[in-house]
Amino acid sequence: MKVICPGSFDPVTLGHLDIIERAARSFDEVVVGVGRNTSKNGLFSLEDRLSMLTQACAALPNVTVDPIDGLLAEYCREHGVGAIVKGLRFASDFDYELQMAQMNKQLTGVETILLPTAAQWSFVSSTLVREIALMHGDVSTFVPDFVVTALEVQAARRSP
Ligand code: COD
Repeated sequence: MKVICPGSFDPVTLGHLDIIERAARSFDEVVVGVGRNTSKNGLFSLEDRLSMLTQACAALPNVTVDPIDGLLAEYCREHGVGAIVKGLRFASDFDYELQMAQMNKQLTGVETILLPTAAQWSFVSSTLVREIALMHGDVSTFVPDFVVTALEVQAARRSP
């Protein structure tokens, strides 16, 4: 079955990559769908996020990276995607993901599979990584090395 791991990945973290790698072991084909969450302030451009994910997933032969322009449920219908795979960290993730899963099911019938986060990444989020990195903190244990470099560039640009 072909599945999609969607997200804004702003930037991709080791928590995201754990979910993508586990999906790649469980399903024939995995698309990493890069979208924009309209309720979050973005840091990296779509091109930057696509490029970072392509680099991060280069060693996974059944994983491809693709932008999501419109509705995720429509993308799944148009591209023959059988299920959406999401990561779950804590109770608030569950409430948010359950609502989206039910809405996506209602829109086009696509199923959602929720994978519990690996314990070591349960507290990691792109939002916290952005905040720490832009204040020149160390995020090197939460993201791949090339993402650390990209964050340092963004932090330097924003420094007075
Ligand atoms: N461990 C495990 N999983 C994690 C971790 C971690 N440390 N961090 C994040 N995750 C999971 C999240 O729970 C989520 O499932 C996924 O990884 C992506 O996370 P983010 O933060 O990069 O992405 P989101 O949640 O901002 O992405 C939201 C989407 C872009 C998927 C959503 O807005 C969407 O579907 N947009 C398309 C438009 C649409 O269809 N809207 C209607 C939705 S019903």
